[in-house]
Amino acid sequence: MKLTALAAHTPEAVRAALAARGWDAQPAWFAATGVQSLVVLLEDVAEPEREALVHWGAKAGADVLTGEGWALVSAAASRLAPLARPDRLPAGLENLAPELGRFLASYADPPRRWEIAGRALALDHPVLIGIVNVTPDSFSDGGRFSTVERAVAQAERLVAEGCELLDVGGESTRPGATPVAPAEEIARVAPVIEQLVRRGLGPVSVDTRKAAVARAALAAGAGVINDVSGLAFDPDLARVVAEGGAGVIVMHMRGTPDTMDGLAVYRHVAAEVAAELGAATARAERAGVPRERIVVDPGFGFAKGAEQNFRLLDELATVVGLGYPVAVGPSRKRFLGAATGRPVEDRDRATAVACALAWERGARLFRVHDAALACEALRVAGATTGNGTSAP
Ligand code: PMM
Repeated sequence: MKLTALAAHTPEAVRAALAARGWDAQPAWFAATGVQSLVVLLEDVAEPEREALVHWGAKAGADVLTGEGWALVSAAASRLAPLARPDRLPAGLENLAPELGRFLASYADPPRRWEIAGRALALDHPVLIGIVNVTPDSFSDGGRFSTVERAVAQAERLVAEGCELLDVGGESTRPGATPVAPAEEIARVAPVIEQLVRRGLGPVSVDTRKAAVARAALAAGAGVINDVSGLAFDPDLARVVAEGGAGVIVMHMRGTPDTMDGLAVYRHVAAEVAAELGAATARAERAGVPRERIVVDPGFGFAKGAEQNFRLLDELATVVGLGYPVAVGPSRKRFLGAATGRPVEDRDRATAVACALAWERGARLFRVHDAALACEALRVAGATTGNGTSAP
């Protein structure tokens, strides 16, 4: 007998082994995703539910680790699947089906498109979002592109280097940055957005926390609102997104840029960030934003210390498990400096590596200052693993 250890971090190796033995593409893919091992953490578990889970685990051959109020279930996707089907659900586990069903569906068939105002972006390849900051005090490139002409020139460069979305920001989110009044922020971003759209450089997103700025940006032709506060700063913003038919990036942070560093306390950063992002997307959907228009972002550097950012990057699949496309913005951030010892102006290589690692863990969109290096890294990462998109 001959033994070969197959790579288990994606379904690809099992699919290839079955295809090599004559299986058709579709059954090979379904079988490969079915045998993939998944681990889900269940919380707010009542005592009878816990007992039912342990009983089911013993019968189904799944590992169930539990404590008071929680259970950690590890099993092949095909073993977990019956728990998501109301007709096959063991008694006592009725509360589990809807959430588990949603997770398994997005695991088997991740979102392939992102609907934004007037169009859709395909997510079957890494999508670069180029940063166009029109702030006098942004931490890495503040002041350099503060006029419309310079912002347009920067946007042209980013598009030439492979960016498919341009993110225009008029307010720095650095701790200690001076707050910007909505009228001033609009005066900074609206003329730039208008020019970018007029020159066919779009689609354009606006990096703002404010409903008034979002409204003006949409009127100027923006298709996406990128809110670093996760729709928590301005209660009217979600409605503006819904009414404008815009796409939205819901980013995770706690507090405000001035208070966030003191709020970087987590027992398990990835699980907590995912839960808080889940609450933010629920806010968006309650305000009428369709699921297909929402992208989530773990918010590297926002209310997270260096070590927490790296944990979050490694465990990004937990955020991907929410079922929305995931964007990341590690570009030039302090945690990359902590690992490399490089100053802010020399972190584009580290950024490119972080983007490639994030793609491998399921991120689809990458917000960067320098697109050329990130694009190259993501070409290699994208060619190595389709991350589920090789589904027939
Ligand atoms: N980071 C910054 C600003 N906006 N938006 C998203 N979606 N994700 C981020 O990580 C993010 C963001 C801060 O960086 P900058 O001042 O260099 O733009």
